[in-house]
Amino acid sequence: MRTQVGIVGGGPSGLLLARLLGLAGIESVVLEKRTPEYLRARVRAGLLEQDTVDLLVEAGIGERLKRERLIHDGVEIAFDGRRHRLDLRGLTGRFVSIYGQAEIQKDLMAAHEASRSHIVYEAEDVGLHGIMTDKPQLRYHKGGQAHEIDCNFIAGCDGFHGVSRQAIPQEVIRIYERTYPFGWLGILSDTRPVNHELIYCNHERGFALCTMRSVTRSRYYLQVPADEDEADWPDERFWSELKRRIPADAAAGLETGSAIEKSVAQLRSFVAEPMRHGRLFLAGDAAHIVPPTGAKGLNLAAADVRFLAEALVAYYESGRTELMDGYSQRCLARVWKAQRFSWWMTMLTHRFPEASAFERRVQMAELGYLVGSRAAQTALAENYVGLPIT
Ligand code: FAS
Ligand code: PHB
Repeated sequence: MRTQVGIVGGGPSGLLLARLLGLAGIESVVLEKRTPEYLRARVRAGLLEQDTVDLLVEAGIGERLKRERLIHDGVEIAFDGRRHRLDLRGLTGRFVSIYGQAEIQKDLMAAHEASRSHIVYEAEDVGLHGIMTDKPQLRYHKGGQAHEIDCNFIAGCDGFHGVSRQAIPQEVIRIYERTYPFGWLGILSDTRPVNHELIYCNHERGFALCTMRSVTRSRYYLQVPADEDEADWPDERFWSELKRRIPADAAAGLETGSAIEKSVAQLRSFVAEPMRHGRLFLAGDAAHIVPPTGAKGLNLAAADVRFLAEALVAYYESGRTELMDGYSQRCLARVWKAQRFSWWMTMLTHRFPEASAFERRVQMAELGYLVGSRAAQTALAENYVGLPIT
């Protein structure tokens, strides 16, 4: 088989890239190792920057999103039992949207089925070959048959555990990483959200986050030890711990119910540089991971895809390569600002087991300064709503 761009990974990055390329008349083939059912059921991100919404609308998959999303003008930070609202729109003139990543995945898959672009699900043993030549190739197995795809370029959109990043030689790739001594236990339930906006809670028992997917579907997270097993958390234990960590007035109004999903996500800060090697371009979680505290993971992936689509369209339309040549540097400038913010938000809101008494006092002073300073709130807000695309 032959195509112009071979894409490894059919998550949001891979499918959004294929969609944008298709709209520009550029052929692609997506190789995805999982089944469509698995991808539709994955519960992940929920908060979108306006630039991400704009890109999804440009990609022609914004209709349901604009109809069903929740618009949030503010966000709350709670500590010492008190709630403090940051007026995102008043501070920055911008707002954020709540629309589940699972819904974006469904919208992207529906659009691809309609446009008949080529997605191979349950592709096995995907291998990248010839990325330093002008004839790169993807090889994979499916149903016991070996397949080859000759292409001009390869986009590695296969997430943190994918194979694309491994195709960059050890002597070329530079890894920057920080792991955290805790994870997030998340629950999804068909219950009324405890608040109309998100509440990030710093509590002595650990961090908690109150978020949602709609006005009838809530999502909550609890900071737990990194090796925690969700099987040790029956619904009742989750709800009782959540009530202890969120402010009393919120706890009093908390509607509990059965979990429709419960899972533990590890937290890490991770960047692989460069994001391009020869004819291979990495995008999304294949190149970087942020702790979800700043709600940046999916939004960073969307920005990478925007930049990569622009670069590939410029090449195919006019042979220009300067956007390709500048791709990695342009993405990483944004990635590192989001890494800083996500790390800072995590340090501000979580309880670190090994923190000294001095470090705990500094954390509380940082929170006190934040709620008392418009300048500090503006700095948080402009990162949270999303820094301008440059
Ligand atoms: P993805 O990991 O989503 O997709 C990669 C795709 O490649 C997958 O479909 C995978 O099956 C496929 N693949 C992997 N290896 C392959 C191979 N060898 N061959 C073929 N296909 C292969 N971000 C937020 O902004 N807010 C959040 O609250 C949030 N919560 C998260 C919770 C969890 C548990 C996780 C893991 C991530 C969370 N994220 C969150 C980040 C997440 O949303 C990512 O940023 C987003 O999924 C990135 O999309 P992709 O880059 O497409 O990577
Ligand atoms: C979510 O809705 O899943 C969510 C929102 C904001 C975050 C993390 C997760 O910072």
